[in-house]
Amino acid sequence: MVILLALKNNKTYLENLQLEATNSIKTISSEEDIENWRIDYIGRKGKISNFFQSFKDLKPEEKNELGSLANKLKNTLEKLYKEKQKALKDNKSNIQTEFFDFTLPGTPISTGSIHPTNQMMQEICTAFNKLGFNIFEGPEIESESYAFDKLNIPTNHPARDIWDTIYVNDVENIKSLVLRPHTSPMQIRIMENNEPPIRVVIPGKCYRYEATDNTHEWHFHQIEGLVIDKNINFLNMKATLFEFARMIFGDDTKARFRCDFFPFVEPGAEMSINFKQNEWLELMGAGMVHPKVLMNVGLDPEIYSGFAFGLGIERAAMIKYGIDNIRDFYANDYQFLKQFK
Ligand code: FA5
Repeated sequence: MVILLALKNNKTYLENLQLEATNSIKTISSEEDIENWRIDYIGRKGKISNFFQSFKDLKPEEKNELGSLANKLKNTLEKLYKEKQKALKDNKSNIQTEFFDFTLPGTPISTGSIHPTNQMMQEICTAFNKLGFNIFEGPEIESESYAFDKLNIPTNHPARDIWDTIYVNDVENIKSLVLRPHTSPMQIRIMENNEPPIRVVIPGKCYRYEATDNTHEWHFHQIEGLVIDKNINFLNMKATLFEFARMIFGDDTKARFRCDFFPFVEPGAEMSINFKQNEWLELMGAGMVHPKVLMNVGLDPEIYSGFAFGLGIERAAMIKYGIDNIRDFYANDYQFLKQFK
């Protein structure tokens, strides 16, 4: 009877121990506490070990029964311990990797930016604007008459070779339309529609049937410049263009003029800028407006004179930023373009 009672009490003790252990492990949130829990219940001197000690005087069958129950409980608690320990570890590593510092600045959102050609175009227009020039724009598809004839480049003139390039199908009886190879047709349009004094720049896109290389694209941008007034001379042109180069490329800029031929100017020149150590890059063609061109638009060359120039915008950017290859501008290479953000 005494022994039976002892057996029953021991079973109850084990049940209570299981309840207590499973409840207390739920509240544990630190590695230190789970270690204490382990020592307390399943450690070498823990409650389960003590329990084994306590029934050593019982009969063998009872010992077996209680031993097996106690072992089962020990296994259960060990499993609980391992699970909890792993959960605490995982949680800790999650917290470390997911830690978010709200005081850090946000990730910048990638936005588009103005293309380097357009940035250069705006900069050049602003410079000429400061020198007293107005800004105009004109058509990219031009008639042969404006692109060539009125600029003193008659049909069959050898000078057409470099510009007589990409023709567009005739539209509504307008014959011989061409994608303009230069912005010079706008000289004519401006002079036809405005009285001197004239001081304008005209930025825009140009197209040529061109074998591309490091300094030539088949489509590129120019800025045309035109000054018409009484008593305008070559020195005015040089002074204006030197001042422009200084404004865009800096005070130490070296610019040089050399003779060149364009049918719509007399005399004609090309202006190059010192690009790198001993290299020069041609930036523009320029010259005094040819008397025949003035007459073509009804201006008397005895009264009026003027100068004109046409500069390559990509070339200006190449000089300014030390870019070796004009094809970089239109290769859609983000690494290249993002430098101009
Ligand atoms: C002309 O186009 C003349 N209309 C310029 C001019 C205007 C002369 C007014 C006199 C008076 P040219 O073909 O040299 O000239 O081109 C002028 C500039 O445009 C060149 O100096 C260069 O900077 C740029 N350019 C010309 N062809 C290309 C090309 N294929 N790719 C990139 N830039 C070019």
